[in-house]
Amino acid sequence: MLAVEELTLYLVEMELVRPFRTSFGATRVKPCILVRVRSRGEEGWGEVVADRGPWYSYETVETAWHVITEFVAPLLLGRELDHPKDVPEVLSPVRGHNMAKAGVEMAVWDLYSRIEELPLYRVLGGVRREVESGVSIGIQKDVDSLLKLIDGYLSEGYRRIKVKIMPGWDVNVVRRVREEYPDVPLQVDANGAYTLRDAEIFKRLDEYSLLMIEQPLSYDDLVDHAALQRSLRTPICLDESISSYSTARCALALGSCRVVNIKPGRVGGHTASLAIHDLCASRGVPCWVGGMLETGVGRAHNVALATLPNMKYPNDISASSRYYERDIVDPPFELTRRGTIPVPEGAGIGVEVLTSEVERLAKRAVTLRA
Ligand code: SMG
Ligand code: MG
Repeated sequence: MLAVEELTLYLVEMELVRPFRTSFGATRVKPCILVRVRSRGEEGWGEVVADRGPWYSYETVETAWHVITEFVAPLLLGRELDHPKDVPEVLSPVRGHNMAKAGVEMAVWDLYSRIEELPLYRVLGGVRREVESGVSIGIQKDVDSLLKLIDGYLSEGYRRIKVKIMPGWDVNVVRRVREEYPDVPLQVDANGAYTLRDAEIFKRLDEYSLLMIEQPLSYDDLVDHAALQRSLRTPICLDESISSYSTARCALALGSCRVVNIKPGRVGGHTASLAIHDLCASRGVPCWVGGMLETGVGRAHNVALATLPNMKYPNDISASSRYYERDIVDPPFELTRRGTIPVPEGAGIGVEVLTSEVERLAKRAVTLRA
């Protein structure tokens, strides 16, 4: 049994080593909310992956701050829990806002694992000591710049390249990348920038042996994705459209995708991620873990989740240095020459959160008690 006695939120902003441009805009400074929960002299950390504005998702750091302080924390604080898997039920009076809930839920998983003195990945049922690392590359000013970046990342050892696409930066870009790198594991991510009227573009992308096409159509669509998937050999992978376990069920029932990108920070946390993972495994649908430019806290949670058996592709989990000059965890995440990230073996997320650095970076903080 455990009960969260204290919950602290930090609104943190971290400058990226290079801007990250997608079909919906560019990020130079990544805000996030770090969540710390305490019980029985132990602490646990989680991260809310929402951005400054409602672009990737309707949630923002400010909606998450509001929902956690006003609604989530009062439901959770002081409540007796047998296991972190109880958290979603406790928070169920709050509809949606899965990013806000996830930051808190994952902090409870870390806390529980530290109390049990076990690494989080083992508590989750993970089976790997290292996870495969891919890199996601934003839209560049021209293809030569993109090719140069790809060259650098491949020589660092990354096992797969993901290229962001949008109308005007798609087939020609993929053609040039394939000419240069005929065999590299390659996928594209549109972040919902197309409609079924663009079927011709996807027919052409279908010719380049892509591992998958991620979120080609609208962020909340399942029906048009099913139609598009029927017309393509390349698997469609859904990201934004899978906002919960329930939407994952619908996507599989409709045949909207053949691969699922799981981001625990998007779907409500580890409990929902495990349920989606197990459902996909039972249907023969492979998964992998996506990324939201997380700090070392969110990254540690993603690494732990990526150790599950049905994570079958390289993940959007790159080294800390690919995002930030200085991470807020010690040690920072590093890439092996094999293009993997070793899984920390310490209790909980297995890395130390540099609290004084978090406090230095925090624009705002609040502590709530039972
Ligand atoms: O964390 O390496 C990462 C970023 C991976 O491309 C990435 N994430 O749609 O999958 C995605 C995007 C969402 C974040 S855009 C700010
Ligand atoms: Mg994506």
